[in-house]
Amino acid sequence: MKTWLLGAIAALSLSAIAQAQQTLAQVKARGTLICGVSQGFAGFSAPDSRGEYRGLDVDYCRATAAAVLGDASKVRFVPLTAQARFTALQTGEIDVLFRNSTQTFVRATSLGLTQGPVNFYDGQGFAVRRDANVRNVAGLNGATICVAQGTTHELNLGDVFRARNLRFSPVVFERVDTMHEAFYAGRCDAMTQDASALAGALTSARDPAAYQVLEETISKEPLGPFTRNGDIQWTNTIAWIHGALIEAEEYGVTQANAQAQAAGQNPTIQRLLGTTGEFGKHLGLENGWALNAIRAVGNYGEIFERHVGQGSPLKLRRGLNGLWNQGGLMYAIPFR
Ligand SMILES: N[C@@H](CCC(=O)N[C@@H](CS)C(=O)NCC(=O)O)C(=O)O
Repeated sequence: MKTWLLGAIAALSLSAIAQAQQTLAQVKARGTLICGVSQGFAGFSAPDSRGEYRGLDVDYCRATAAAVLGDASKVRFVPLTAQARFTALQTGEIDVLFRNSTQTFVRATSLGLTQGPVNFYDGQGFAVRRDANVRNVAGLNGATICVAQGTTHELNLGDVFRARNLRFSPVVFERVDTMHEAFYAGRCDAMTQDASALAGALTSARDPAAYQVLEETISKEPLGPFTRNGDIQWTNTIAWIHGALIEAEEYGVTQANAQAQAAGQNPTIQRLLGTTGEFGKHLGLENGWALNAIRAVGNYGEIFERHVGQGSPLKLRRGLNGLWNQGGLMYAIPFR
């Protein structure tokens, strides 16, 4: 190949890499984080009655704004369908995707995107009418099932039902709100989504008591953030924010006591909250980045309880989302 052409290609790829690496700098220069979220999924990201976004994913966006910009309110939320979400990140429309997105091999290797840490371990479940007397997935043999387009659920459904010799007729929807309406109107015998999404959806059903979510799930749905490939600084930032929220829970650092704990004597907490060490500098942030995030939204356990836990309308148990030393999978890499 001609040398000038090789040079041009090298320059082009270098500029693509430079572009990809700039998210942290761009967010700081803009003064606002642009966060991709779902269009309306109670417990994870949905506007409340005053139009304010609320939920577990939303709190991750706010924690990021607090850590990076020192102000949890400096976020613009971009609601995205399942189908549009990855393109929005690839084209630079959003800085980070926090949208109940399952991490998979194919998504990790073919989208030009990087999967962050899992912030919610989920599984694909089914909602049915209580009076249908369906107890488990086998009871759905021959059923009509409502499913959303562009999701892992479409694929899992085919695989699992085929492997178990169960028949089903899918009814596929682009929008999740129309899917819910169709299910409530009786157009399908079951509706399938992440189990957390089903719990969230049923909170807004006209008669929630008429439905149940089956205990059985058919897949692993590790949900977490996505960033663009080649932007290791930004990807690290997103990963360590999650780490800080988990570590804070483990060490009893809460939204209410974080400021006082920063002045305390525990060396691990001092490093986490920036009282000692240069743990912000290594990320390109202020040393108090984790303190800012925790003061804004609390630790992981507080976020979980507020939006999806036993005291919330979703009433989910911690289960796999508990800390590692309490039977769950949430385990922070040491701040050391
Ligand atoms: N975790 C699955 C499903 C994610 C998903 O988009 N779920 C739909 C419903 S099945 C949803 O949350 N929709 C909410 C919305 O579009 O606002 C995936 O990553 O493919």
